[in-house]
Amino acid sequence: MARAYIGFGGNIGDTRQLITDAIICLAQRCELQIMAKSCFYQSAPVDAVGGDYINSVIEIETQLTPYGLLHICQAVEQEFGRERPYANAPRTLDLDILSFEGVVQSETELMLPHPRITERSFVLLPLLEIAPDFFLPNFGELKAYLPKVAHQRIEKLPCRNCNCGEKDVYSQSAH
Ligand code: PH2
Ligand code: MG
Ligand code: MG
Repeated sequence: MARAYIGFGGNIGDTRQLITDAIICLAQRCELQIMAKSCFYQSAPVDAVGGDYINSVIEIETQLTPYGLLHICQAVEQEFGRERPYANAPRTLDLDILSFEGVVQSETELMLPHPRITERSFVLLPLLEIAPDFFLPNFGELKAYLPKVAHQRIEKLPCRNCNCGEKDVYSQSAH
């Protein structure tokens, strides 16, 4: 079994619902098991145009090869109406394999680990939420890169599945 991490992002339509539905689609495939899902994060586009993005990351275990997983991710993107008019265009849904076990490869169709993980708060924050001690081959501890992306605007959205909104509820009831 290989452990892999997949990043989701989008900025057209009801992205939270689209990501949730895409995760359900993946969960129905017998070739992989979903082990963890981060909260949703809203962030300004990085090197891209359009409205704010919603991002999330999941951890999976799979017997697929990296390319087998890539083809499933691409099929899900298609199913959710992904169009590619130009590089980094606004999109309904983007699925990126962030890392696949210890695999390091620089093939154009699939670079592993994803080459821009350490430069993007919308990947670092959700990934570190579910894998706080994540260690990237050739880069080291992922959390060490947080200060470098501190200028990128990002907000963790409260959700019902964890206690991340609990503080707000408490402070409201205290008044
Ligand atoms: N994805 C990109 C480019 N820029 N910015 C944010 N905030 N979130 C994304 O998912 C994103 C991006 C290319 O895939
Ligand atoms: Mg992407
Ligand atoms: Mg992509």
